[in-house]
Amino acid sequence: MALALGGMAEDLQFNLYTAIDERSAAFMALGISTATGKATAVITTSGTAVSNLLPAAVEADKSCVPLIFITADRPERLKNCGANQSVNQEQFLTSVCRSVIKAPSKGIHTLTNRSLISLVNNVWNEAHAFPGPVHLNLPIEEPLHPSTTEQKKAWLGWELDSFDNDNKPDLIHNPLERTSEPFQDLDPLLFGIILVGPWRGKPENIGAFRNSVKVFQALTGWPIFADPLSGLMKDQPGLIHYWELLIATNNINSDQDLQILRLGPLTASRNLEGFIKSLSNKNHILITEGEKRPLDPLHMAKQYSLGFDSWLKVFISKHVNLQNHSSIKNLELLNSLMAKNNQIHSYLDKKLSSNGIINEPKIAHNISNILPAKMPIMLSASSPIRDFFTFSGSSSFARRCFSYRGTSGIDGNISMAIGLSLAIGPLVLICGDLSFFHDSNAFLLKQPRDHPLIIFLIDNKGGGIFNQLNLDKPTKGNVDKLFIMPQSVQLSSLAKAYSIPYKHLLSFEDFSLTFDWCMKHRGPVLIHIATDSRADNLLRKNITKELNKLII
Ligand SMILES: Cc1ncc(C[n+]2csc(CCOP(=O)(O)OP(=O)(O)O)c2C)c(N)n1
Repeated sequence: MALALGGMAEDLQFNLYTAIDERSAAFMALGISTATGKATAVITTSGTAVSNLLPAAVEADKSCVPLIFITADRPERLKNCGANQSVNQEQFLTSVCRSVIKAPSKGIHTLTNRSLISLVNNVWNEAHAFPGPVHLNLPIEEPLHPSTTEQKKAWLGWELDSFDNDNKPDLIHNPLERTSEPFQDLDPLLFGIILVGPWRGKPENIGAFRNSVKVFQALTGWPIFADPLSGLMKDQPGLIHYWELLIATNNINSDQDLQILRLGPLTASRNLEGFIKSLSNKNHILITEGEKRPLDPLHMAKQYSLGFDSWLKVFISKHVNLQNHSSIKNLELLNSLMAKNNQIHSYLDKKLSSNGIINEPKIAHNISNILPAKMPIMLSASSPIRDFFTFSGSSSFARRCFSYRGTSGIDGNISMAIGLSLAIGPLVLICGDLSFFHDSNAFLLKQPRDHPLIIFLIDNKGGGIFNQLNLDKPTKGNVDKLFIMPQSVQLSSLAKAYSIPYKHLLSFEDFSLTFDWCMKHRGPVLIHIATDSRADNLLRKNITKELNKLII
């Protein structure tokens, strides 16, 4: 299989990357497919190689990214008998794949030409129908290594018809839990909030989605609380950028009749969850872009799964006489939220000014002013993504933002960023130190060489997020050892080992110059930013306290 792929890649039939670590390779593929919306195939040998695909498969499943895992297997006669590198790998990815397709257990040579072609089409369609991962397991009979003469013969003319027995492949669909309720109306003349979560639809549908959000927002005058991964852009009217801080400071009126229109999954915010829970659930709709699995952890919403576009068409047909901004009351409420939003922005501009000591909220608030317009950002799970939706303001919507939209893992972040960067060009990854160390194997992957991949490593000596949980001190056991887990890796030496340009950034004033230095490089560049997690946690609390007094 490797020889066939190598030959076809030389004929430029596709891009071929090789990797020694299957786990990183699968995350890199996830990055490429997230950027392109098209499945990337990850091809491995049999045995534990297949089990290394699971973490990326889990994320691809939840975030609806098409991926195809093609794994070589041993034929039936060598299974369950102690043969080397022979395991029950056909079951490893079953629980997270849209479908598992098993070639005949005696070996793929028992398929006919026709069956092989339909197998390929099937795999592609399965990965894209409801986008997600698909596993194709291929038992291969020996001899595994064709002679030079056989190889030449194969390249001269592919004689698929010599495969003459027709043993059909076995396709197992994963039954998905399905939820979709009929259209439910909302009252556009009363107030409501539009919550837009991470985008999980197909890339080709995002333009229509953005349009529909604009139409609905104009008709109702409702404010929008959007996730940085929502795909909405800066020109979207009604965006309340600092919704997280407005909720944290009790500045949203949780009137029991407030209507909620949720588009996509819920942003992972405890404040937001608490706010929604405080409302009655009678006017709460969740609309997904074809995702029929239940997506409401609060069990409050009625889920309509046929997409916002389709819901909006029915809505408009039921409110034919509705004009833009028909409700003066809604407009007043929106304007009052906008005014508070602007107050927060001015306060943060001063509090987190772009000079002096670097801290985590400051990075989130100011990074967009340093990066060129439209340069995409990937944020690792944990504090980087949380700080971004709390402090970044409008800049989240000025460029494409990526992160894990499904499972908030701290694994595979660098690999995914490499995949994104190979597909879309220069990219900034803002990454926590544990997430970075978890995936430092990613530097063994093929690196983007035409442009920089800039990694801002926020080194707060372990999992800073655990300092933000404000847990009571344990009566027994050590928090550092149990949760925070500071590591003692010499970052400059690690960078040197992989020949990665490295700089330690000490003050905010040096940010722009350092960024310009990064842009001169090709491939990964590592910028080490040391922060103080406990001090930053106090700062976050202090900001909420001060805003509580400030906003009226
Ligand atoms: C694969 C995986 N293992 C463990 C966790 C649990 N976890 C969540 S956040 C976190 C700490 C992350 O630390 P870091 O990347 O340094 O970011 P920080 O919290 O400092 O912002 C851990 C271990 C997880 N989400 N995913």
